[in-house]
Amino acid sequence: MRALNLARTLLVAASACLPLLSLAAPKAATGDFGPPRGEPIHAVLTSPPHVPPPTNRNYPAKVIVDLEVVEKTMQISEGVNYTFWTFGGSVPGSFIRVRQGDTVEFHLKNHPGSKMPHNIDLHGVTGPGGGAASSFTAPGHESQFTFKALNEGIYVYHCATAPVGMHVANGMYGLILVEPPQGLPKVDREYYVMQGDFYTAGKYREKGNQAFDMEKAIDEKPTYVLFNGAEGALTGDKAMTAKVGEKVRLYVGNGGPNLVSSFHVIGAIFDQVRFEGGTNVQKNVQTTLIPAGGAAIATFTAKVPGSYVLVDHSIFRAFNKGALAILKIEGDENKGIYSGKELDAVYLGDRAGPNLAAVAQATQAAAAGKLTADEQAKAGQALFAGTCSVCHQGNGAGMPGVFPPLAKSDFLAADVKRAVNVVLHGLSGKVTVNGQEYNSVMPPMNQLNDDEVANILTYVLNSWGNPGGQVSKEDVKAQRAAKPPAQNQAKE
Ligand code: HEC
Ligand SMILES: [Cu+2]
Repeated sequence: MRALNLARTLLVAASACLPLLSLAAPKAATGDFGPPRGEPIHAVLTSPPHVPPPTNRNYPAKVIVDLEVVEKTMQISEGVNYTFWTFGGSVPGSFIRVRQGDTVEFHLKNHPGSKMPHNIDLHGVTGPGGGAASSFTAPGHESQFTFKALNEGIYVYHCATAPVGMHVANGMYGLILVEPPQGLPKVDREYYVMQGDFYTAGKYREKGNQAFDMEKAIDEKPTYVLFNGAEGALTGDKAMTAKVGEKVRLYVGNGGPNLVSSFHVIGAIFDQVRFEGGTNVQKNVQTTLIPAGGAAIATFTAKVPGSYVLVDHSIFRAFNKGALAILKIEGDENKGIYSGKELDAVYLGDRAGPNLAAVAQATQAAAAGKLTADEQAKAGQALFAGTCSVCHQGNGAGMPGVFPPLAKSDFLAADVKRAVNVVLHGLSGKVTVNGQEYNSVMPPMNQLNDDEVANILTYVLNSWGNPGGQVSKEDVKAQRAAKPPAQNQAKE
């Protein structure tokens, strides 16, 4: 009798603890909480980086989701257009937020202007194809299916119409959050970020309209790796923001189609990560792996002001393919935690610059055949900051004995064609600039396209007391095709 009572007391104590426990690490109960109650609710959908408000519900409801597929041309990088296929007009698609146990009535519409049929596979659906089997939708049509959100978590959705890889590569993915019954712990800010890899016929940053390149996609050699579908989608005046002391929650997805993401925020440590979007929580995480077709929820507290850079830590993707976003934290310094000197502009380069509007303007003017030296110089300035200033310094002064000056450089003034060669093919061995000897190595900067080299050199020629002049992209093209002069010995 006594033993029984004790057991009962323990049982009651244990269940009293349960709500507390589940707040810290929500339990993965499969949630059929019975038929929907109350009036049907229309889900609030948001475009990235915004997240719909919490459902704030303690009962299962019928939730109606209206999502429209739109095929549209947008900028993938400054001056580079790409025809994306989208869920809701954005890449990634609209964020959907429901509660575990909700009955979701899904309406998929395909805009009459579309050229392709599309469907949707939601990883949060229990059923064949995650909804794909019931949602094949021709242009100008609508499909409807209903599912019960049984499992809580953060789930990827994507198009699964053949060729599946192509639909995904064109931006057809997004996230659906299935909140646990008690909701997620309160935070101050929530953001929606999703990585994707893109395959264009032209090279990285090659201007104009760029078509999808199936061969590159099959070879898994992306031209761009991006957060939220465009280079600069989350930098400059589009950066995400928070204040010191605020708790920030990031819903981070990876649409792929091919790459997995080593997701990292430079200068921050995640207090908690629900890795793989699952229920377990990992604490004190530097970099979390997000598989293609997977997602994670990462939270951290902003402690020190500054620009925090979200990257795929497979780092060439960040600095040479666009996988870079900024979270700007404002507030008072805390010298006890961090001493100062803000983020280094050179480290970020032009990839994080406010925007490259001048570069786009120059491209347009060039296409129209009326490009002035001034426009070229403006475009060149932004590019110089991201490419050359790391060695030659922002003011062109160089570093004594290490990097020769570009300011008032007699070497430059003597032969501009030679300077084009230096940028394209690099330079090594002894050179004398303004009476000073340098014997070092400049690597070839041949990742720059002809436009970019022309603009940078026009900027250099018209800055810091240099003689002025203009370098055209035709000049660069000719030098690129020509053999590097013997003096440029750096290996490409
Ligand atoms: C990684 C460091 C580095 C970067 C980046 C770099 N350079 Fe250089 N540059 C050098 C070094 C070192 C030399 C001298 C090489 C030698 O000693 O043979 C040099 C030489 C030159 C020269 C000839 C000497 C002079 O001062 O006139 C020019 C012109 C030049 N660089 C232009 C550029 C431009 C334009 C860019 C950007 C597109 C650039 N460099 C990027 C390191 C760099
Ligand atoms: Cu599709």
